[in-house]
This record gives sequence, C-alpha cells and structure tokens, in this order.
Amino acid sequence: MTQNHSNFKILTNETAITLAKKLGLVNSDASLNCKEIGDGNLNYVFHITDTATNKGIIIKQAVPYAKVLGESWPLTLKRAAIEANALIHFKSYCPEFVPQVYYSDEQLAITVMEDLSHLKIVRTGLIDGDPYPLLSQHIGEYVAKTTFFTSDYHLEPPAKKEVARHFTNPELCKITEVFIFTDPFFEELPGDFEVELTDAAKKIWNDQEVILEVAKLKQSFETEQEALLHGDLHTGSIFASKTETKVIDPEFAFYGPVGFDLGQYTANLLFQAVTRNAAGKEEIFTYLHEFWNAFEETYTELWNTQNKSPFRHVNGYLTYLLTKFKRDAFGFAGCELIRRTIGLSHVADLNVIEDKETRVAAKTISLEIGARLIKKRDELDVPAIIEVLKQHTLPSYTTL
Ligand code: SR1
Ligand code: MG
Repeated sequence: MTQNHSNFKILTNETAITLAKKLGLVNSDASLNCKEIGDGNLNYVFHITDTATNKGIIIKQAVPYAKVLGESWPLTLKRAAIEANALIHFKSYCPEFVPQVYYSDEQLAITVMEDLSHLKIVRTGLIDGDPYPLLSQHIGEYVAKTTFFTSDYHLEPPAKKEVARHFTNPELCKITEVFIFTDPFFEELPGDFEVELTDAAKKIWNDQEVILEVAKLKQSFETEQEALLHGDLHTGSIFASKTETKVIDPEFAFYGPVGFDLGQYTANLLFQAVTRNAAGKEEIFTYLHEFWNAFEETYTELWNTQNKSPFRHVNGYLTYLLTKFKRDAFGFAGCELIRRTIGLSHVADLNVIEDKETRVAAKTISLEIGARLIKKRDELDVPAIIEVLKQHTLPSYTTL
C-alpha cells in the first residue's frame, strides 16, 4: 500500500513539547522534560513530564519503516491510526485495562495517551521476580471481553464486518505471517540463533508433522475473522503493578482467531516457566491457571448474558468454541515459542541468561515445548502443559 507522507515529520523532544502545549495537554508555563523512551521494534515514544507536578503524557509516533529492521522494511504509517482506534475500541469494552487516548493524528502518525510510567512492563517485572497477583485475572478478563464484544455473538454480523474493514491491517499481519509462521520453520529462510542450537533447529525444520501443523495454524491466522484481536499480546505489551494492569501497543490489531491473543500471552508466560527454579515455576503455573480460568469464566458469563446469536442456547456450542479457542491458542503459543528462539525477534526472558550453555539449554527446551504444543494441541490442557514444563528443568540456572 503506498502512502503520501508529505505531512509527516519525525518528532524531536522540542517539537513533541510544542505539540503537547498546543493541544493544551500540559500547562504552557510549566517546566517540561521530554525523553524518547521507545525500546520497541517499530516506533518512537516521547515521555513528557511536568517537572513540578511529575504528571506526564506519552506521545507515540510511528515511522514509515520498521525501526528494528531499518529503512529497508517500509511499513505503513496507518498503523498509528489502527493502534489509536483499537485502544478506543478496547477501552469501551474494558476501560480498566486500557490506557486513555487523548489525541491522535493520522498524518503525523501520532497517538497521545495516558502516562503509565508508574507501572512496569510485565516482561521486565517477571524477569526481576516482581509478583503480579492480579495480572492473569485481568488479562483473562481483557481477552474475554475484547474478543466477545467484537465477535458475531455480540455485534450484528454486518456491523462486525464494518468494524473489521477498519482494522484491515495487511502490513502488520505480514510481519506476523513471516516472523511467526514462516521464517522459523525453513532452514533456508532468515533466522537468528546461537550456532549451538543448530541441531535443535534442524529437528524442527525436518519434522514434517510440525511443518504441516504450522501451515494449518498460519491458514487459520490468515482466514478466520472471529474477533478484533490485539495481535501482539506478549508480556512486553502489558504495563502492570500488583494492583493495576494496562494493555498497550495494539498496532497489530486485526480481525483474527481468538486463540492468537490467548496463545501469545500463554507462550510468554511459558518462557518464564522455562527459566525459573521449582518455586518460581509454581508462581507461573498459578498465573497460567488464573489466566485460563478468568478467560473461560468471563467468556461464559458474557455468552450467557450478552449473546445475540439465535444459537446461544444450543447445547454444546459454547463448549465447542472454548475447546477450539484453547486448541488454537496452544498451537499459536508453540509458534511463538519457536520464533522467539530461532527467529529474528528474541525475548529478554531467554537472552538475559548470560551463561551460554544454560541459555542454549533454555532455548532447546523452548523449541521442544513449542513443537509439542503445535503437534499435540488437540490433546493438551493447562495441567498437561504444566507437567511437561516440570519435566524440563535447567541444570544450573534460575532467574529467581
Ligand atoms: C519487526 S517487529 C518484530 C516483532 O515485534 C513486535 O512486537 C511483534 O511481536 C513483531 O513480530
Ligand atoms: Mg509492540
């Protein structure tokens, strides 16, 4: 898709402050501080604070290429508008878990939003061993509400298709299709891994059952329009504290299979389970149970109270759906485990392990569990996955 970027200009700390003043979002007489804090792969993030009150705002700006891949991978600026619209949609369904958008500008590709700097990115918090007693309950509710309220069970099908039209997101979906569902599964395609992982990677590439099942999962990602998804719901897309949870960064939002969001969150908890000692693992197992219970309970309640489908009372229909979501989720989680290990976009959970032998062991376990999730997704449930995790312990390392 070609886009006219003639009005686009990358912000600087100074122009970000000027914009915040112009929008009346900060006191124009205040002494303001601005810092670019974006550590993500795709955007710049300016944090503006009033030095007297410490109150702040965030200005996020997309650039016309993937920051992490350089200018050689051009990327639509439209993703900023998709992100702002997705935040507004999701906030209307679960206000407590989504930041407030104050302003957005499609031409400048900016979204101005609530400052969440009193919270910590969950991936970092989990690596640091911070406890999150409510996180999984919150994320389970968040996924249930956002996926139920944007589905055909709540929206009239023509209305749903109209919403889906606004969230057609081919370029960001392509990143997922290439990075998660294609490159990691073929030896000749781009990858990134320690040479010591070569044998484990070859095992994936030569496993025709894995490759066939990934083809099916990719097809599901590309063709099933079940609900409006976040599209990138890993632990780096969540800010939280012990009591508060906010889901950020839905620039990958699109209409897709519900299991994709469920699977991303599940997989990113599993990275923690792989690296932790027995007690630390138990904490993650609790988060897994809490997440799936919260999702199923909330979805069931919405089904029983808010469902507009004439089929809502048909015996077995809800069970059929919940089983499908879970099966899909485990398969997608398997793909995420593999791509973060031998694909181009790694996770700190594994990469912070300094000792190479231990790091390679953790990545080998991630690959094995990923392959098992993909192949056995029909038979697995959360307790069975936990059993597999318990059988795979690292010899000498623990983050906790
Ligand atoms: C080029 S972007 C690489 C990854 O970062 C994002 O957060 C998505 O997970 C994407 O796959
Ligand atoms: Mg992101």
